[in-house]
Amino acid sequence: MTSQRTATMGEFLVETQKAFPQANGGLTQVLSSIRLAAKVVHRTINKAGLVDILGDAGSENVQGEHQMKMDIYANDTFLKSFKSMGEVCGVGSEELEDFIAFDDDIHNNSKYVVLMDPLDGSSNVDVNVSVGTIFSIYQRVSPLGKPVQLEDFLQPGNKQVAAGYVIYGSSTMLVFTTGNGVNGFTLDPSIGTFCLSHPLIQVPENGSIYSVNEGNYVHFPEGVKRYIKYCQELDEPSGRPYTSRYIGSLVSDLHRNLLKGGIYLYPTGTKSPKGKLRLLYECNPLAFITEQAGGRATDGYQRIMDIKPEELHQRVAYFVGSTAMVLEAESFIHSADRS
Ligand code: P6P
Repeated sequence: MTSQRTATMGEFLVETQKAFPQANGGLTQVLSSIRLAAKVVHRTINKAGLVDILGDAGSENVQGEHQMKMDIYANDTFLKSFKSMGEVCGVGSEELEDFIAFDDDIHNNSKYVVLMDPLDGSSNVDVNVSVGTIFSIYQRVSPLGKPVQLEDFLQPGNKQVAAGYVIYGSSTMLVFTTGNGVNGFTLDPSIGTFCLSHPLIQVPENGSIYSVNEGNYVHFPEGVKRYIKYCQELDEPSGRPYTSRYIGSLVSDLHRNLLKGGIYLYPTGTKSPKGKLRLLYECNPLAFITEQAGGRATDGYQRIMDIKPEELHQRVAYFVGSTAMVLEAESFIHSADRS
């Protein structure tokens, strides 16, 4: 890789793999298939207003949420990309009730599984708001040579070998980690190539942006209510009141907070007793990214990545972003519990 020009994601992957002599290129292949699928989804999303791919598909996903046509399109695009190369033995997706096993001799001998939210925030597509893909990659724990099993997907987030997201926004970016820092690549559509634009992203230790759906305030636990009021109080030395920014697209809110500092909160509440966001393919991958960038991700009490999953579409409360802000929110939750 020459220092004169920006590295492409392909060059970055080759260079990174060199640091792991024992690597056989499998993970590089998986990340390359994500890169390809992201370009295809990018192309279609950018034309969403022009082709009949907007709006409701008339079906519901396992969450009982209306599936947007783009949801299904993105899901199928990533599945095809994973199946077309032989390094992934199965996929769990927000859009599918059960995991998919690529049950053939080649894929049964593959060692990676992928969990994904193919198009998070998809209801925003038809109003032209940024959306994203979120992915999480593990090594299977079941024996090679046989079809992937549910246990391969129900691993705690601290076992992830890679994770990341694609944000389809004013530009399309692919941000991922393999456990050695977080790097962001911006798609240059004129040449169809992701170029390293954000090397070794570090989330600011503190920040002044909080992201929460304040319309749910009445449903929140007492400690969360107290924290939100704290964010809104006038206290100039501490930079409060903080700025409220909530896009309704987790990847977009998280990406902004990652770069500028901030906290994203999706607490439990009477509307969502276990929280809304899904542990396996939303919270864990973004927790891996955030921790690798120096931030923090918990459910208000424990590290997200230490939670042992019980089911594929398990929901959790989510507090993620600048470490000081997440710790501050937790302190309000814990003191309210005590009182
Ligand atoms: P609410 C989108 O459905 C999503 O999963 C996240 O992308 C987003 O942050 C959140 O839900 C929005 O949920 O309840 O505030 O509309």
